[in-house]
Amino acid sequence: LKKVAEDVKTIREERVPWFPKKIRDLDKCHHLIAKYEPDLDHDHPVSLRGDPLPRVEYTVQETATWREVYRKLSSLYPTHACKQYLDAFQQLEKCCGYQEDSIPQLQDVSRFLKERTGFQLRPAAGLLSPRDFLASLAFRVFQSTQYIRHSSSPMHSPEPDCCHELLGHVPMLADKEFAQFSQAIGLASLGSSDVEIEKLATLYWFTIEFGLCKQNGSIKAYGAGLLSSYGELVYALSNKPEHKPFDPELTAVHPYQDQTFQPVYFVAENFEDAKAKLQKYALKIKKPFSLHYDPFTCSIEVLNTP
Ligand code: HBI
Ligand code: FE
Repeated sequence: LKKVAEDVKTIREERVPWFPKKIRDLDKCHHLIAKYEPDLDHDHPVSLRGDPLPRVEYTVQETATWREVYRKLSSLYPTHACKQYLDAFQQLEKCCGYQEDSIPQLQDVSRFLKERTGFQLRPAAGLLSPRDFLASLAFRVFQSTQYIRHSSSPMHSPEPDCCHELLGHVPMLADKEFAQFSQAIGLASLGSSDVEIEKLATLYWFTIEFGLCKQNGSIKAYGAGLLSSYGELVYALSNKPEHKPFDPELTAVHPYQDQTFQPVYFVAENFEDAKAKLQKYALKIKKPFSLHYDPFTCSIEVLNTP
């Protein structure tokens, strides 16, 4: 009987994909699905995993790209961005070097976020696998690119770049509720099957990247893909696309567009409500254990639920 029990346990364990249990394990979560090298001839330091965020000296041309993107987007924020974003953006301008004439350093931004929500940035070499990317969110770690898009197309980048991270993601990660929501998606992903990861990546897409929310009777943007794209930000809040209420069960299986603007956006009531709905959804993901995040050690406790 003991032998049978062990066999069953082995089979069970084999079915659970490996996942990081402590922050140091994130050194193994760096699998790229694409490597974007906008400028092969420049000699920026290559970020090594686990190292402190290197300070980068951007070229005059790179800074000019940033200036154009910053000017154009920040003119839209007062009318298009949610209030959490606007509050954080103001703070970032006041104490984190956010301005059009220089690209903020990830090291400074990471320190800023750590003090506000415990989030920290880690250098990423490009687009990571959804599993690795989502896993880091469980530890309040955001894997961030540091290079900037090519100067020939300042208003568009096929891959994440520092304009997308700094203008899209960072301000929202400074909000407490949003940080909890992001971590909840990350925790849900740990040890999940490929099918569940795909659904969580879709949820991530329609919320953290392209999410809208209600605010004082109107609709505002909180998704980083919108807040870092002038054209799509205007379009998303126009009457052209369809707006549907955020509902994890439906949102997780909705097809999405990564080549052009989205035909559909999902609107959250507020972040507390979105988080509650997400946590309810996460509880339904079948796993042979439950997880608890210990914020003192920044590690995951695995509790067996036979
Ligand atoms: N990798 N570096 C990086 N940045 C992202 O925003 C990102 C990623 N990999 C996957 C991903 N986003 C999402 O599309 C989801 O699959 C999680
Ligand atoms: Fe992104």
